[in-house]
Amino acid sequence: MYRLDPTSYNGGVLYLLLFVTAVLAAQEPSRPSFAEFLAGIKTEALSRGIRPDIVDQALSGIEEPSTLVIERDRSQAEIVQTLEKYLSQRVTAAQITTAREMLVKHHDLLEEISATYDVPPSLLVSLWGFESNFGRFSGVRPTVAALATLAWDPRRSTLFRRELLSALDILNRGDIDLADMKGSWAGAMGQVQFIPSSYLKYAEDYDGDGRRDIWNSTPDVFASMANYMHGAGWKNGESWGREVSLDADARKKIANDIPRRAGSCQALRDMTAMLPVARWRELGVRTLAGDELPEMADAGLVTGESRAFLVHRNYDALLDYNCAHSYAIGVALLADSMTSSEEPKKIAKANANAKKPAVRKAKRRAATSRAGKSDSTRRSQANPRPQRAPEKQTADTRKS
Ligand SMILES: [Ca+2]
Repeated sequence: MYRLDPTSYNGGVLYLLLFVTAVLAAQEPSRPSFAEFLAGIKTEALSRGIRPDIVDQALSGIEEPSTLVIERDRSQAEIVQTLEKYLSQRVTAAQITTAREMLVKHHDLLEEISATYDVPPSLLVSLWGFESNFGRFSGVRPTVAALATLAWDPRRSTLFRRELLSALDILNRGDIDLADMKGSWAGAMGQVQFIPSSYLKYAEDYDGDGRRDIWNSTPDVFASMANYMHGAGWKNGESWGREVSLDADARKKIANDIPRRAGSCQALRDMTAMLPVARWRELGVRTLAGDELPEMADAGLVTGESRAFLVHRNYDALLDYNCAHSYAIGVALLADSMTSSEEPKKIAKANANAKKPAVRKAKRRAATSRAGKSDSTRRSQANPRPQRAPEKQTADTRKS
């Protein structure tokens, strides 16, 4: 029989490994098996008044945590893409063209919902485009199984346990059948990609059939997004913000001197505090064309590698829908592009030219302006067209 010999090299290493393993085991809280975990969920769901047949049906088909869901969850944090790259891929001429077509196609419905919830049609179509490619893809992963996996996995178990129970609550209310409750690997559901708690809070039955159907009903989809944005504080008629220019010195000074915002959402900590426009002028921030900033509400500065944006309170509603600057800026720019008279190709080109330093771009644009050409991005942001009847915007989490 093999005996550990602490005096030998191999034995010492083995002892060390055993010691480390024992310490790690002592530090890791005891975790239930997946089956034990599901039994606990079942007990809690029943105690909340969810019907036994609903709970059994939803949980009985899940035997193992999904390896794919865990892999996706772990790798997501490593995906790093610059703001500029993201915008060049998401605010394209094709996307702008489709968004404009959707705005026309659903004109009457969008105007009606816009009047009801005080959120502009262009914003709803843009969110729809980013979340599900205008309803074409809203995810095929069964929501309950994905959430059960994420709630069992220790990384963010508290958050996802709450979402799993909310998903069971939705099934209990009869809004959607289990087989149709699908979405992303992270539990975001339907054409609006709400996580279940956001669904419970904001989903709407606008077509009046008794179900809040964010998977199949276009009226319910638009109204649910509008209700979310309104609830997140979007103020119709107010600007979300605008692209600006600043040189390297201004960029450095702002990074050193201006405090960041606080908040649970990482993107809030990745932007400056809200300051009066006079302060931004002093700091050297200018319009995209290189002119002095016009009067505007207090704003925070969001910077990518080369591009920069001054954003107002409405922008917080976009971050609320999905806490990521790339997403929020992308949705805002696509929405603006729908109410601009510029050709989609021309607007998209500004997003494709992402890598050029802002200061050089500003000079070039200033030169073009002097030559009598217009700056579509700037104009569309400064004068949003009144095509939003009653105007009135984003979140993560809906998402987490
Ligand atoms: Ca409905």
